[in-house]
Amino acid sequence: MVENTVWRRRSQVLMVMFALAAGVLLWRAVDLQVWHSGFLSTQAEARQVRVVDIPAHRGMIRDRNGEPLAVSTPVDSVWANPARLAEDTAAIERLAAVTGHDPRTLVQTVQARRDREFMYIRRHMTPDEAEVVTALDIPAVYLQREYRRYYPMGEVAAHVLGFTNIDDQGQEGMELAFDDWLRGESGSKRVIRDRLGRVVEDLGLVREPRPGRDLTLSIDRRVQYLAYRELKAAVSEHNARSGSLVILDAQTGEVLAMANQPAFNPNNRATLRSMHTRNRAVSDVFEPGSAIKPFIVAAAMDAGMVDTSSRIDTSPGWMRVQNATIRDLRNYGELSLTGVLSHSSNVGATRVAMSLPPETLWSSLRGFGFGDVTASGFPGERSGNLTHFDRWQKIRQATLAYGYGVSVTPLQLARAYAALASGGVMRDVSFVRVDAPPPGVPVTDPGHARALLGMMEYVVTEGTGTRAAVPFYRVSGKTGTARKSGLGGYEEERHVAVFAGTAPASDPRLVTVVVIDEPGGEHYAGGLVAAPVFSRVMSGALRLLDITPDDVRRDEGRVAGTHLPGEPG
Ligand code: 59J
Repeated sequence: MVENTVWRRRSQVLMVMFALAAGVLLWRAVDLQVWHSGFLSTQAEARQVRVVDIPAHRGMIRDRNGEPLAVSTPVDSVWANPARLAEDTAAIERLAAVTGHDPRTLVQTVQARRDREFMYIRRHMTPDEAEVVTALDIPAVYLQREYRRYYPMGEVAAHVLGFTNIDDQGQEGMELAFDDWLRGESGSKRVIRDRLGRVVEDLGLVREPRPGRDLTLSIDRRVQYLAYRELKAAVSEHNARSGSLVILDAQTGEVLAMANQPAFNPNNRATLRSMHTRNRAVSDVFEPGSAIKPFIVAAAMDAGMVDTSSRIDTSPGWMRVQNATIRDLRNYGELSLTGVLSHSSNVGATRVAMSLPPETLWSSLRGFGFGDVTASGFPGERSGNLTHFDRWQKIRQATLAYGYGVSVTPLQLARAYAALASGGVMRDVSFVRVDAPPPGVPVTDPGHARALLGMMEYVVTEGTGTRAAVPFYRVSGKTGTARKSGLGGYEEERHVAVFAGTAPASDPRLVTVVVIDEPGGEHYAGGLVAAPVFSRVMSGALRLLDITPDDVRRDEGRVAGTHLPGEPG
């Protein structure tokens, strides 16, 4: 019995000890959490484990030959913990001196943020500049490794490439269209920071950053430079409001060059303004005017309403449709189809169009992509407009014949000409290099497409497009001069000057469309303002791409100072 008493006594003592211990622990826990939370949290904060981001390197954008067009270079962004830095005014002033800030302003800014733990001091410094900051060894000031996008061609390829924002996210163009492909995936690592927030221990990777992938465009940077230079010169020479130029590979639908004016320098974010950064070649629509006429002829040939022997009576140089009058520059009398194109007769084109059932004409134009996006995937691409035929009145079908009441982007027009250039096959437009030419969709009889190329060759040799000629190459194309429709109808003083064409006409390889918006000088016709640009750009591009000449006559067509292959130098 005695043992029991002893044992009971002992267990009572133990119980009391436990209770005391629990009480002390409980008191200590409450004490720390409530009365000394500052110390604990400070310690915790000071020794806190953090997971920090490791930005991924953004993929490079290259031209079709691998030339760099957009490159990510490493930069360091200086940041600080204002909660720590705010008291040290002298340090802030030293920091201001090496980060290009006014000292007083920086002191105020840091102190205004004393309740925060993070603020950028200066984004995207070069590693050398950032080294100077590190050398100051100011507590609570750190560097964050980031990447800055650099565009070696500057303005030249700006619209196609687009640009990224300061956080390396695509905003426009290919940078936006392929942002997921280019950006990769940022990684993360676990670190411990000391009291001053400096990383004292790197606990290692949480996730490896996955670098972005490179992107190879269809663009040829040499051709792009040529297109940019000649368009810029023409917009300036003719004091035009804006301009666009598109060069497609006729066989593959690849965009070899795309330039707009005004342009912008993507390396200088301060100058980014939407009127300059908009890629007009895909986002601005215009009434094509006579540049549409070849497709009217193709539709009528496909419908069997006309053929290469047809004669069209355009006398007396005007015609009435409903309560409108359609006019030519003068009375061209009876014309062949070639004559309708080479003289650019509105009356001739209207007579051809009116011979077709509305649905037939509409379907044919639709097949050439009018009123439809080109499926290029370019951000902000517009589809233009082609009113459905069951809403046409006679006058609508008539003005459609010479390019009014329909709207296109320069890219859409180029794609349609590429169909005529490639034997009547419509292909998607591609901004990335394609390795095998896509099959495409036949939209007009190959024989009719070839016949049209022949007719459009006369536009350049004898018609309104003589200034589009390219030495040593046969060229097929069409001029357009369209008055712009304003609030009070079509304006006499504002025009769009267009030249669209392809070369070499015997085996078309390149299609180029030049659109000059509101030429302000004495000339405004497509044949005078756009055709010369076409000639210079096409001539340079054909040589750059080493395309065999198909018009090596030895007569006056020669350009002085050039030699045919094999001739003495
Ligand atoms: C023209 C038009 C406006 C719309 C005429 C341009 C019409 C019309 C209503 C006179 C300038 C001008 C629907 S002529 O592109 O016919 O490229 O070398 O803008 O006719 O009825 O002072 N070819 N252009 N017409 N409208 N509406 C001719 C033609 C064309 C040219 C020029 C201009 C027009 C010499 C245009 C060329 O082929």
